[in-house]
Amino acid sequence: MRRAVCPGSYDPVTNGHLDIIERASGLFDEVVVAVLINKSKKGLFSVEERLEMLREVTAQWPNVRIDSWHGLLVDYCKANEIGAIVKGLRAVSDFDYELQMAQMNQQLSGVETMFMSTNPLYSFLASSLVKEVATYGGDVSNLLPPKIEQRLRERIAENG
Ligand code: COD
Repeated sequence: MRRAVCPGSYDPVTNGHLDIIERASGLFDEVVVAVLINKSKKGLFSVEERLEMLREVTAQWPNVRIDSWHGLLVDYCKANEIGAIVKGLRAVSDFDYELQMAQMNQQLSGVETMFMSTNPLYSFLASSLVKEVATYGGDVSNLLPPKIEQRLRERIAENG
């Protein structure tokens, strides 16, 4: 079975993430969307909330599965027999760091990284920017699935 992972923070999942996940699901038998837990980085949403949101918005793709992991991505790949990491590349600014990670992961374990060019509709899109714009009342409705936008608005309101 050809299996790939789309790793990320997904805090929260955006249309940019979903575009990559959908395209990857057409290329592999199974795609695992893995929320990588970074204990030093406090998210707006808990890991459980991010997993729940991801399950909701990827339910239409039967070969997509959601999971979480704390530790090195290559160890997750090894434990789950995953041969490829799929990443979206938004701009040249993404490339330097992504290339460095891809080469490190390849050197550590032999796992390959595949880069997909972002859909130009989403090339400026990042979870961090969406949170900032939404916090100050900007319209993010075309950047997130409606259910995720609603959860984001609720969380921002709860946080005051
Ligand atoms: N269009 C296309 N793709 C996008 C978009 C967009 N608008 N936005 C995000 N993406 C893709 C990118 O490929 C991105 O890498 C991925 O989605 C996830 O994005 P985020 O912002 O949710 O997640 P990041 O960038 O915080 O995730 C970083 C990782 C968690 C993947 C990374 O830090 C990691 O692999 N950590 C595990 C620990 C580890 O193994 N470290 C050693 C690395 S060598």
